[in-house]
Amino acid sequence: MKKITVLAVALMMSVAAMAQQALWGGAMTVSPEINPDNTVTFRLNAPKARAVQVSGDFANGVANMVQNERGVWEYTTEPLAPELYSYTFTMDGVKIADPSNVYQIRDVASVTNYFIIGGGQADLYLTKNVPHGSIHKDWYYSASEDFTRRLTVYTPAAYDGKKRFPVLYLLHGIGGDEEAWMDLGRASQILDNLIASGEAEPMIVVMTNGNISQQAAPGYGPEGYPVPSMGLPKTMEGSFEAAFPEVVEFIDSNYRTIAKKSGRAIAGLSMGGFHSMHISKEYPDMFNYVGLFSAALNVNGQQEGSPIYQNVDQKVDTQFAKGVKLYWIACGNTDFLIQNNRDFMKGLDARGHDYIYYETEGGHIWRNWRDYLSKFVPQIFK
Ligand code: FER
Repeated sequence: MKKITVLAVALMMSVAAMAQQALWGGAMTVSPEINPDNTVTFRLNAPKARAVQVSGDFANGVANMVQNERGVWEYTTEPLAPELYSYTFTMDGVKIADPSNVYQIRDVASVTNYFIIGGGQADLYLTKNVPHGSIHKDWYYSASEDFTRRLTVYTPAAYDGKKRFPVLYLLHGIGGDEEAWMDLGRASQILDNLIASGEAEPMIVVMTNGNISQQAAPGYGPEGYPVPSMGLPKTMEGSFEAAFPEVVEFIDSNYRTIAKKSGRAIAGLSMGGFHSMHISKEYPDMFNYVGLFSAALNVNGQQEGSPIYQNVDQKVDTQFAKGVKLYWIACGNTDFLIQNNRDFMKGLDARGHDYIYYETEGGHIWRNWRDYLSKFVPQIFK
């Protein structure tokens, strides 16, 4: 008996030692290394690999890495402008994460590594020594779907449960969920930094899950661990928009909000821009500020049958007649949705509605949406 105990303890200790070694042994190859001139060196220790590439939003998308005499594959970029960059490696035809870089983000069904080159606009994306807001993950009961649904709430540093704050409802795109604006959008960093510098008013930000058939982001719901999908049922078919007052009621009854139109904004990217347009016109007394970021307006995927998508022009006219303090539209000049946005603005022009248009370089990418959030937030609740 005693022998068995000693053996078992010895076995447990060696397993623990092995686990420790794996932890300690992992950090030998440095990648990515951000050099003083803002060039970036990627490394992959793979002596037996035959070909390794790095793919990312730099170096025209993909670059061949070169193997050094120690078997480590390397590539150094040109100096990079301040920005959050995503990348992956491809080793012998297989896409892999950089094993030396623990910083990863999921975007729909793929995972990429990331790093940030600070300075300029990208300083807004860094966690700095400023007062920080708090992040809450709440479940609200959706009467329309008869299940609970998860959402993310940012409360500003000044939130003390006594003072009331305005609320920005911030919606994601197709394939996203209540995590997207936090992870890829750097929403809490952007808000912390803009509030700390006095450029933005302290506000609550509510990041919903716009996939009404889904209770929570993949991995966080009772569905367990499904493969994340762009093709979820009941997106862009009106149910999420119709049920949006459920979210507003939940927030107004659980947070110290300014529970009226002057204290509410709604903005979203792509599908979330489409949702923001429809929700704000459907409930014209609810939001004083509207932000459409690369909005997926009048796209093929929208389900025409829903009453939400009927008489759109007339409802938008009513919304403007009732008053919108800011109607802000932003799009990249190579976004596949630019023409849809131009057509929508032509309609607003023809019917005499005031809005602000912000056009940038680039396409349907998070780099633009982080920028649009940073530009939109200082304009609301003033
Ligand atoms: C479509 C074009 C764009 C569509 C959806 C989108 C469902 C949304 C894209 C996004 O949210 O990123 O035809 O149909």
